[in-house]
Amino acid sequence: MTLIMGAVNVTPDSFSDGGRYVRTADAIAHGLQLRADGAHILDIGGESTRPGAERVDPAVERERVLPVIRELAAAGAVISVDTMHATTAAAAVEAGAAIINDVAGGLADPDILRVAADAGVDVVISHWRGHSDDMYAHAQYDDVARDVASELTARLDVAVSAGIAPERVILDPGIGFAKHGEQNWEALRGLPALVSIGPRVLVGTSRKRFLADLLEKDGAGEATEQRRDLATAVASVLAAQVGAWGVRVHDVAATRDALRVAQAWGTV
Ligand code: PMM
Repeated sequence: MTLIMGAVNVTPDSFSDGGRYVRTADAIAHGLQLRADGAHILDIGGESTRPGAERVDPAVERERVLPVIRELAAAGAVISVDTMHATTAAAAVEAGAAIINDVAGGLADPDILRVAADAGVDVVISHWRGHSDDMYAHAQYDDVARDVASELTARLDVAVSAGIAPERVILDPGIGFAKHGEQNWEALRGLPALVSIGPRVLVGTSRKRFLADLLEKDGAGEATEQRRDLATAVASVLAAQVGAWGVRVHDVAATRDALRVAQAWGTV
């Protein structure tokens, strides 16, 4: 069964739900709602990674995420912390996080791998080539699927050398990170190859620009949040069908329902 990771962005400027849950109480309530909707994991982040986003001081990031993590972990939720900072990752584990979700795959702050190794927690290693302010400068590939797989294999080796048990690693193709529209589709077509590397695979397409671009083609009108959520649910089912261990989404209920259909059909 594919797991659903529900995103809780405690940020004023996130790509898709920025500003909505910046207050601690709102973020906690939202996390509880996502859990009731069927999320198996709640992914708590305090720094937006949207294209062009400002970097956040790790101390500010910790102020945003720690109270939310504490409360949701105490309520029994499985928590992942969406951070590139080793100090935030360490504090989050202390507060109850079971997974470190580093969209930079240990490249922004290499200490994060040591933190994950010492804590013995799961770690998501995403494909990443640079911070949001200049990531598109790095969007050059010979073959997107092959390059993503080989760069993630190299990061997996680094993680294991840092003392992380291979079974603790989760690989993520980093959809939307240093990838232009079509390159994201190429990365998604490469999922079977990524799955065959060995570790569990997580996929995050939720509400991303490449989906909106597709939906808006041929004058089909604005890709509203609702339309993006429907497209996300379909993409998540397709990821599940090729062996993704988990999908990271904002609208958990839509993806839960879509996965239920695929499960009843017997395709996932
Ligand atoms: N995408 C975003 C944030 N965190 N984490 C993982 N592992 N994979 C992703 O694709 C991913 C992520 C950006 O999404 P948001 O800011 O719209 O929530």
